[in-house]
Amino acid sequence: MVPLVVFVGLIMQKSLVLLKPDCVERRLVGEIIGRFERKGLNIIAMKMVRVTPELSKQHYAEHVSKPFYPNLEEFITSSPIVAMVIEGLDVVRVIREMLGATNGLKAAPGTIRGDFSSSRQMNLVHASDSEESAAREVSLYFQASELCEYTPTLVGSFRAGDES
Ligand code: 3AN
Repeated sequence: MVPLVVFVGLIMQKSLVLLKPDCVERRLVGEIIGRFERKGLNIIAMKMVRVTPELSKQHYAEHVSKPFYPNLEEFITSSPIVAMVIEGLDVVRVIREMLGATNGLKAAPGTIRGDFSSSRQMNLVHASDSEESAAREVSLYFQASELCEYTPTLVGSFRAGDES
């Protein structure tokens, strides 16, 4: 019997990634960016930002009414962050899996939070949890003109040509 091979194409996506105040203060920015680079993902925008209370409320709109929100706002506005847009195949899922569970104490070893965080709040990195969230969040931090999309010439070293 001939096996039925169903090829499901992966979608090129963008994700908003924030290296939070704890990441900047602990000097882990290079380490974390290095992980995304070594994975072969495309960083297409990056800048340092001081999150204002207004931006925090927009970013965490789903959490604003929750009891923990004031602490969350105090933390995210406490020091600069590094905001990035990262592009890649299925990148929303890929980056969430690289980060690990929200609480660093529960995140698997080998993930970013599993290796570097022991906290739910100070979990180093935010990444969009869906394509819809990514579109909304990217537009909070970046103008369309700030996204520098490009095709790396070394792309053949990261995956085969038919893997898309
Ligand atoms: P993730 O960063 O994994 O997407 P979210 O969006 O659920 O996690 O939560 C964002 C932030 O909100 C967390 N990093 C944490 O600081 C805070 N947070 C989420 N859930 C709780 C909770 N139940 N109690 C306290 N803080 C929370």
